[in-house]
Amino acid sequence: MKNYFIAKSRRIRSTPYTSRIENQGVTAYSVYNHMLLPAAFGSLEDSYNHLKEHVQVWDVAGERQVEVFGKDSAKLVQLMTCRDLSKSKVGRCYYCPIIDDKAGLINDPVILKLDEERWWISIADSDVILFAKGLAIGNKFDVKIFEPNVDILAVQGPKSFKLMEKIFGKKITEMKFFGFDYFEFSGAKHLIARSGWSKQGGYEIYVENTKSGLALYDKLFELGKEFNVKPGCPNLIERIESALLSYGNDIDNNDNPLECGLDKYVNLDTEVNFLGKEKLNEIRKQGIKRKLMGVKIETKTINVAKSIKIFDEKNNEIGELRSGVYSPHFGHVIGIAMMLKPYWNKSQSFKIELNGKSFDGKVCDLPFI
Ligand code: THG
Repeated sequence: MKNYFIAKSRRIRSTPYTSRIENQGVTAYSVYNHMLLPAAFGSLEDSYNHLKEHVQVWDVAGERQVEVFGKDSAKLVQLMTCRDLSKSKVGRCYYCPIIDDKAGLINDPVILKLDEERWWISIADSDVILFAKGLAIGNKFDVKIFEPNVDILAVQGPKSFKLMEKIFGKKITEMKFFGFDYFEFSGAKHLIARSGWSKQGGYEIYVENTKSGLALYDKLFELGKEFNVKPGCPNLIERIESALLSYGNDIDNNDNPLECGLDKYVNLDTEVNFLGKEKLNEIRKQGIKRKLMGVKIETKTINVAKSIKIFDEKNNEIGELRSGVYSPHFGHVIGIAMMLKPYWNKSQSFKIELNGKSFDGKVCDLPFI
């Protein structure tokens, strides 16, 4: 495979950590919310093994915040998501599908309730701020909507708890999953949540004070030596095994949350009103016609740069592969696929063509692990 370079510019934004990760050996970038997102530090498999055993620090500044502030902020945030936030609490994070009037997914952010009238929408890769502004203008809501200067550092892996305890004390280990609180470091307060885009445990530090955040970055590596800390990034193998969905890859605006297995975050039977509720009710009544599933493929290499069609033995198209990777845990390729009804059942076998060669596969449940 030939390698290319990303031509940096103001439009493809750097992060405060970019010079550090480049000194530390980043080998691939993706672009996320118009910002550089590291995609590899050498071997994916080495990083995967390291993440499952030690601790990594990730530059995930590309997970941008959309701040919604003001009298009508709760109204706007609720209008945007099919998850019922009427009982939401300050100091908690909520994974929330955002949908449009046709129930098509706009994004799948984590929403933080900072205050009764102040929210951060921690977005995946789509321009949620434009959607939010359009809705606020159309509804004449009394809100301010902007992108604050927040650059998230994720600390992930089983040893993240010990490392963070060394810096912030015992209190940080007592935080519950998807809770957040404020912690002091070199003269600045940082919002820290127990969350992150891996299933190996850890924290996300929402850095607003860049100077203190950079000092904290260096401290994490200094004190992390005894825990074998390394720079890392969201890991394709780990996130597929764990079925953490990637907007733009596994799901997009042509999918609704019920097709994507996000039923847990869809509240159709409460009083709250949100955009797309009527349409979602209709979809629920009629039943979905396709479903996001896991797949196993009898090969050891894959590179999914666009969706790849899936066929049954009679050559009927029965689905499409959207992400895939070699899993060292299973010893073959695993992936995430949108399967058509009635072919989405576990153990359904299929054929898929990769680089001109046909391979056998089977449908399975998500998550893999
Ligand atoms: N952290 C923050 N912002 C983000 C992400 C993140 N923005 C972009 C992207 N990731 C949004 N997508 C997800 C997808 C899954 C999860 C978080 C963000 C996630 N899911 C858990 C799960 O599926 O098990 C828990 C969800 C729950 O039950 O509440 O963590 O990672 N700041």
